[in-house]
Amino acid sequence: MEIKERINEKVREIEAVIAEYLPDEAGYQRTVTEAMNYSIQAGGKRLRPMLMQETYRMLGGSERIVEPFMAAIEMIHTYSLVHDDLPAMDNDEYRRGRKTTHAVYGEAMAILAGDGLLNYAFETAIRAFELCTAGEDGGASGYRTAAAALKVLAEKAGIFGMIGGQTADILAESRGELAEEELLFIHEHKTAALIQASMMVGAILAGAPSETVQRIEKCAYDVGIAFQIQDDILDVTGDETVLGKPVGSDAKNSKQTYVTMHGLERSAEDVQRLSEEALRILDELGGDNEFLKGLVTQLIHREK
Ligand code: GRG
Repeated sequence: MEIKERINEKVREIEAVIAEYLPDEAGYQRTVTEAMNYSIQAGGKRLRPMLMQETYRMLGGSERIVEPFMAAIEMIHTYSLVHDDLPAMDNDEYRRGRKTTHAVYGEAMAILAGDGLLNYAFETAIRAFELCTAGEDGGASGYRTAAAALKVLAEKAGIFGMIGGQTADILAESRGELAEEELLFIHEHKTAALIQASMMVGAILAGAPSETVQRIEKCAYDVGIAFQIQDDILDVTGDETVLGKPVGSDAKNSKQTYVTMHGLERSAEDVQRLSEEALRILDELGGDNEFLKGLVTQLIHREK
């Protein structure tokens, strides 16, 4: 089967896993849970849970313990998009081909839906411990790896990870200038940190030794930076109907990006270089890495 078809098949499998962990829409909190489910079910590439599951598999994992973490990372990612789209941040009306959460549910409910998704992500990831209690997934060693995975998930999403990156981004935007070093800080934290969390959680849950987890962290850094540069490229060269969101938003907001700093040609070369470096690390780690390598290669050539 072609890699694109295999990716689509995996997206369907991942969506079934996520659906198992979504909150019920009932009671006085019904509107917030509807808004949470609206945002997460809007589609999207499901890249982060896919990277997590495939890193887990590549390093020998074969249990269900990874599933609550897969749902959790997509909840964290979705909350970040819901909040990023708010009037106080990017004020975007379309995302993933449909109206943004605040455009449908209003600003207050979108703030709560984002908060709800972030908190529910941890409520969900913590359910991995129930699997250990039930005697699946390695008992005591399952507890240890789940606790270590939670630590990485929390750190990479927080002030030393994604929130830190978004903070630097917002401050730079209001200043209207940006040094190259700062741009890299923003990309590393705002974008690469969640990709690192995805792959590192997969590795940790598979019981990989710390040197391997560190190599995965570097690999995911390369993937994350390449992914962000490609995102900047698509904002210039992409097709609105394929992307599901407006193009040219960086130029409209006079936003400095990798592309405005280095031009399209150098940006494309850097995406290629970083991706090759990531593939080299995957080769070095061995295991059944064929799908993961296909996925990384596909990301370079993606159109959305
Ligand atoms: C609000 C704390 C906070 C953080 C926001 C993720 C983010 C940080 C902002 C969204 C805007 C942006 C361009 C982020 C960079 C990462 C990125 C390219 C996100 C989009 O991820 P995709 O392409 O989205 O995987 P889908 O919709 O496919 O899941």
